[in-house]
Amino acid sequence: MNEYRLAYDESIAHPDIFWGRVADSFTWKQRWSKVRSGDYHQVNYTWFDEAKLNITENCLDRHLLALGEQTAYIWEPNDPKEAVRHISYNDLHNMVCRLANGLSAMGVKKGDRVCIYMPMVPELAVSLLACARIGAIHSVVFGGFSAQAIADRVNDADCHWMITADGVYRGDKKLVLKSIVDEALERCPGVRNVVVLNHRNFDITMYPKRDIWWHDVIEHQSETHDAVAMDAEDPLFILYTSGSTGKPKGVLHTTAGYMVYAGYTFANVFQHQHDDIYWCTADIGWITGHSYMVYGPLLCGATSVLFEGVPSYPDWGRLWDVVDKHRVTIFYTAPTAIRALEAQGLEHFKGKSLSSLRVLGSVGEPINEEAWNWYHENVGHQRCPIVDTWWQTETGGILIAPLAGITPTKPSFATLPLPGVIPVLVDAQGNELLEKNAEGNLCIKQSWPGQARSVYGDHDRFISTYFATYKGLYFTGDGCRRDDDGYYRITGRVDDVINVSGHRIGTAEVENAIDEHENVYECAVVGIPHAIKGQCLFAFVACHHQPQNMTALSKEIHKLVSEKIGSFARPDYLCAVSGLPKTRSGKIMRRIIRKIAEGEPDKIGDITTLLNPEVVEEIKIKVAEVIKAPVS
Ligand code: 7RM
Repeated sequence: MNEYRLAYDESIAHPDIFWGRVADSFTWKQRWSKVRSGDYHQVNYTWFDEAKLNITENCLDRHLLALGEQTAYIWEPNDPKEAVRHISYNDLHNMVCRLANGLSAMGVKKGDRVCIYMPMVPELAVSLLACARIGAIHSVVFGGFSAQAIADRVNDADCHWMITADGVYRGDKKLVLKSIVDEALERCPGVRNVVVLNHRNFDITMYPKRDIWWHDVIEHQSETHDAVAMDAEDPLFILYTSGSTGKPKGVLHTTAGYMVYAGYTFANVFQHQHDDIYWCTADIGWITGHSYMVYGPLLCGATSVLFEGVPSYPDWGRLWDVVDKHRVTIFYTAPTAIRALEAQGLEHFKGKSLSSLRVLGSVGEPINEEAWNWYHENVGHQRCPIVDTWWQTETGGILIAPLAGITPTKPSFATLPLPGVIPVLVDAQGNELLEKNAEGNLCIKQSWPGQARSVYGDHDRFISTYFATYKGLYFTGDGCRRDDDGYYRITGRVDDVINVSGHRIGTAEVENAIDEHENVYECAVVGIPHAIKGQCLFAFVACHHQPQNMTALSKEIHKLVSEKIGSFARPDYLCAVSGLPKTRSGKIMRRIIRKIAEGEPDKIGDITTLLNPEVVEEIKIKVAEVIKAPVS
């Protein structure tokens, strides 16, 4: 712990020395002239100016001499009876070089955007790395998104290339990814070629000229490739994330700072050792997968389990089977998975040893005390430290978390900031709360290397979303409590972002989808607590004609949300009302409907200033009916 304090103090007093030393442990084609430049007022911060590098040389090439035959990925298929694949660092290097050469031969160049829509297979990691190798910017779209959502993202980033696969089984669900891509690309005239991995031999349509099999792209390609020299601030990837307003933002990360931060935080938070077997259950389609399934672990020469399946297939003991089978030492998952397992009783632990486990991690949403204790007892057998890691797509890597086995933990606290990170709590007026014991909105005072640099194509939106609320501070959108020990406990979003099973969902996006229904003239979506998912969506609709059949309406709305976003964004509750409470300026008062939906109608406060206070009584009655008998 003393070492942490010293490192933290140095990182704040002498950030250039601190981060320069961390960066020294990586491989550079040219050194930086300056560690940090710019600030939060102009939102022009940069890291490692003038340095040149390629992140994949750091992930792959520099390990080959010592670790070439070490396994980089253990691929665990959806079906436990199917063969496991072991991909060594040599194999991974060869696969990345061949695809990099293949993509180059197709005409993909530095700075081009490539959209990736793939199942959890080693080739997904290979795709990211092959893009990074040639300097193309990858934009991964999670495999649960709909055709419309893919199209929106492809067009926003002006991607000319796509990489996908025929499809996948997740549990007993068959997903034909290629046909979803085909539908999406009807709306994307800019896409020239689609590389298609034949993963499951599904019967799909290959459009001549546009579609090319992965195996044809890499055929005859060399197993070596001269990695393109990237500038420190050249874009590495775009990853779309939901905010409180409008369409999803293409969060932009650049090369050197992201690399240094992903590698540093992976090594330190998990206290990774060379003989560890690391397993993060996140999909590579989210930021956790980017930073802690691909870049962080590979930068550290780790061996990772890459799991194609789901926790419930073929039964709820699957995760523990995988832990025992591969002797997993570090296990990193989301509270929603922990609560879902907890709800299944203890039966699924029968016959499972879990003795290989050394460190447990949690990410994506606040972990409640009960789930924390259950995880600690039943999975960690009270012997494994839990690292509750708080961070965001925008932060690139973990900002607040214990260092495994070093920082004393407290259930539901993400504990202390990592070196280089200065959290501050502010009140609604933007005053910094200086006393230790405080609660407010969480901001960060100074840039760290892994911080996002922009929103793709819209720097003004980047500034207005994160740097305009509190001058000179990065605003996270989260509420937070700090205790007498200076420990941080994240309490959840303070904006209109809802975290359902660790998936970030913007209410505006769901409302836009529901508004497409011909009978809906107005709607509002709020998040309410859910025992397993953390939060779930509660939708209010005001209709032109009184809906005759709520089950039918609910089905139609589910279909719309699945089409526009993905089925994970479907509301759990639907309530038809004659109108929504509004301010005199016409703004929907979500706070009021949220309180009612949360089952606290007495806590809505003063409603006399509303334009239409009369709707509130009706909403209370309708909500009570819906909660008793949810139609969805
Ligand atoms: C990594 C990730 C970010 C939002 C963030 C929080 C919530 C994430 C924790 C957490 C409490 C945690 N990126 N969040 N981790 N809340 N404790 N350990 O999830 O961009 O998809 O979401 O998730 O609200 O702002 S994300």
